[in-house]
Amino acid sequence: GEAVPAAQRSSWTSFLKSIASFSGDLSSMTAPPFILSPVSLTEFPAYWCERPELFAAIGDQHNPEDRALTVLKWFISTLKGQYTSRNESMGSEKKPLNPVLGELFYGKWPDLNGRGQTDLLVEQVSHHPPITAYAIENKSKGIKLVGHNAQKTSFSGGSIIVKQIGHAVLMVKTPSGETEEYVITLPRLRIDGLWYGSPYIELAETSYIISKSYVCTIEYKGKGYFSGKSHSFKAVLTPAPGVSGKDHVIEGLWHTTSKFIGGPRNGKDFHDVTGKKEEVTALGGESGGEMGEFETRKLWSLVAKGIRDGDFETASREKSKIENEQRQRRRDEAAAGTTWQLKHFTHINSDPVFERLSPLAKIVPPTEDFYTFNENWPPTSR
Ligand code: 0T9
Repeated sequence: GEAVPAAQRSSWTSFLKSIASFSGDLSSMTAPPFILSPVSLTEFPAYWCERPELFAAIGDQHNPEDRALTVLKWFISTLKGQYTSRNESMGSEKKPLNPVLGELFYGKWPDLNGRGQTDLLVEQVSHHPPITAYAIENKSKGIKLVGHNAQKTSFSGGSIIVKQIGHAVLMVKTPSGETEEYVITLPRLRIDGLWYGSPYIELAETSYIISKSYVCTIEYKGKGYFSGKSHSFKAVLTPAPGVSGKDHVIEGLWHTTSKFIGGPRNGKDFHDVTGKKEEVTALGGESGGEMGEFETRKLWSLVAKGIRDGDFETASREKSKIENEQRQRRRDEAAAGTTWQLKHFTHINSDPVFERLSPLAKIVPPTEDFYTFNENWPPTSR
């Protein structure tokens, strides 16, 4: 295809062959230069908040039904950034930089028009397999999102199938002072367009948003299914057993607009992400606002510059330096009988919030591990 530079065609073909015959950790495979992105996966959690006012609005609702609808609207509004933004900014889906253990990313969205400041913190909590943990908090609105994600990949019918592992928990302080919790699961991805060297993501199957009052089931389809169009979804929001309230049904395209197609608001507009988004402001996490050696934009700066400038020799030399340095660290730890200490998160084998809420959507298995967020952040000075 035209998307693959002539000089990289054979390396693209052999890359595809190796994906097809291999299932496991794709992020560690070496890919041809044209498909490399200069951005690390530790920056991806910022997609959860590129419309900070929608996140903030969750804290302004006065009853469980309006909150559940506002949570759903925020969630759907994040999908365009999460799954189509590399196509918009770089022409296709690209292979992100594979974070090192302990890699960090700090950022914020400033307070504007009374929405409050939202803080972002990301830490790579595992390298093999890659697992990224994050916390996003709007303190003044009483909203906090904590989650982690990993992927299991396989190859089928010419596409990469990505099962997302991990979940997020959204905590919302209600006007009565209670903390309302939502478990958020993640959709499955199919990466198509590989043969032509212009990969793009389609979402598939089902994800859930579950609180003790409402269960939301979101179904995803691509071209040729319920609306016939790419990036279609249908969401059904139902009161939990024993909770009085009405069902809401919403249908549309997650990268543009959707409408209520059933329930008390039938016919009304639901979400619209055709307008502008707001990128995160990256911050240095060290005292004085400096960026430390493990902060993603500093750690990868020379690799990223090489990729951006088309200087792949520098990119690959600098990438090898980082990888060798990591291998040496692991050897030193093994020799000293120590292990890497996480900075902001603690791993637990079973998340009590997931155990309590997942049965409402009959999720199997009903338990999942989690990385709990140590509350000592952000520093009060910020
Ligand atoms: C969490 C998101 C995730 C991360 C990425 C599969 C993928 C790594 C994980 C799931 C975010 O909230 C949402 C969006 C995109 C996902 C990435 C897309 C992608 O291709 C990569 C994988 C590891 C590859 O790089 C595959 C090889 C590549 C040549 C295809 C473009």
